Amino acid sequence: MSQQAFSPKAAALRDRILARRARTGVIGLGYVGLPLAVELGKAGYTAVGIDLDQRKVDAVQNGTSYIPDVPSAEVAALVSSGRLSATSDFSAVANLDTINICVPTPLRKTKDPDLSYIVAATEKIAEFLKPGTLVVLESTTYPGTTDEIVQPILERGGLKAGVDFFLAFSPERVDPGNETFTTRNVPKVVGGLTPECSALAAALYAPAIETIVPVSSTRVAEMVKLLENTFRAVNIGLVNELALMCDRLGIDVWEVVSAAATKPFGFMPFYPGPGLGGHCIPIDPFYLSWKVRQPGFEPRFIELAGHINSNMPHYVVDKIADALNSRKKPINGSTVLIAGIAYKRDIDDMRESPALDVMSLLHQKGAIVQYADPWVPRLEGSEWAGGLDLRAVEMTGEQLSRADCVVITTDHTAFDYARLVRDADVIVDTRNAIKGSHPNVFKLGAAKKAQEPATAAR
Ligand code: SAJ
Repeated sequence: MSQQAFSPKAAALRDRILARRARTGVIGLGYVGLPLAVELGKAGYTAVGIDLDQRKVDAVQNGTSYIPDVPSAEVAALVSSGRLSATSDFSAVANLDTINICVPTPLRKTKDPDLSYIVAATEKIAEFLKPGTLVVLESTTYPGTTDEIVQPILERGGLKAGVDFFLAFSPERVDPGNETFTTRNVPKVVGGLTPECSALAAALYAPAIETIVPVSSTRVAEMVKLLENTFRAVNIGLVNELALMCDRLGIDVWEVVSAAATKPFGFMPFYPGPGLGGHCIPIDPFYLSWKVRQPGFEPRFIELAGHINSNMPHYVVDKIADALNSRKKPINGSTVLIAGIAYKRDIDDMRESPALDVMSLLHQKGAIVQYADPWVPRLEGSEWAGGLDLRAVEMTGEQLSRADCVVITTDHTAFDYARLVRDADVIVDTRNAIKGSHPNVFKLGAAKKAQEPATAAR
């Protein structure tokens, strides 16, 4: 760390950090917070996890992990060595030198940012904040949240940000299930309220994360994350629109994308799908669009991509209607088996899953909706607009043959696609899970060869 002149409070914290005597705290022990707390503990700090969910607290205290990316053995070793502990009592903040806020930032139904989790956590911190503490917000949010929302709450007790305590933003870049890119080896962007705040936040992460990327402000750091995920949402919207074009032009969009992906520079493949799922990509861009509307800017790219992506489930249902029509069957009364309801391959997360939108639309049209998903054994009525409690069915030959149409919405690797083609009467494939063309397979973004005209009866 550069030997810039540190204020006495900052120098004292810097020394505690460098000596690994700093007591670090992580608020929110989810898929971001728990891995971070573990990495801070492994780096030699004392790490205290704080969460309102007593089950999470108990699990950590018992040395067990509920996050697939975090081995229980690591939690157990850190807890028994005293490097990691967990509590639901926010007064623990009073004994901390650094605090990372890793709480959810969902959207309200009105597509406005919901900062209630950030505000609640910050208000709790403010109750116990002591001079000389570093607070780092990690939750994905719009530019300005750290200095417009978090800073004033923390200053309520009379302490001054950047002087009495230190404040920074550092976006989380956790990709659940990614064994290649982990909390430790994904570069960490850090932006402080002041240069001193940036330097202290960089020092905190340095022993726990391989590469630190300091930027000049909290707003730049907040915007970096939104660019990353808006980039994905807009490019997915582009390729989804390309799929609609290819469908009308009789071109196979999957062949187009895979050939374009051979370009070794200046191109990055994205693939069409049934829509946008997850708790990041469908949500983060609307934090940015909401913020830029304040000064009267119209974020057209974000809105257009959102419109295209959210319309994909309707396009999929049109494809299903075409597939059933080829068998002279209406949607109403047909049994449709949805293959995969998680929001992406080989995970169990259903948040914002477009498969649920497809199911709801089919249900509204009178279809009998079933689903198969080895990662999601049950679907509560409260989790989709159809309102029915459903249990995953086994993808047996009998189940497949009983369905009037099978729809591949999530291309889990566990599915037996050869059996699907063999045993299902007609299939709608929204993920190009079934390679090549088959007379009973209708693909998203690839118009069905025109039906051979029925030959006149001889
Ligand atoms: N999707 C497509 N076509 C694509 C890529 C994704 O339709 O080409 C769909 C997926 O099926 C899913 C949604 O978009 O429904 C989001 O998929 P995602 O691959 O972006 O995965 P997420 O939502 O888990 O995004 C996370 C993000 N990580 C963080 O915010 C820290 C994102 O920044 C990562 O780039 C992404 O993981 C990743 O690359 O896995």
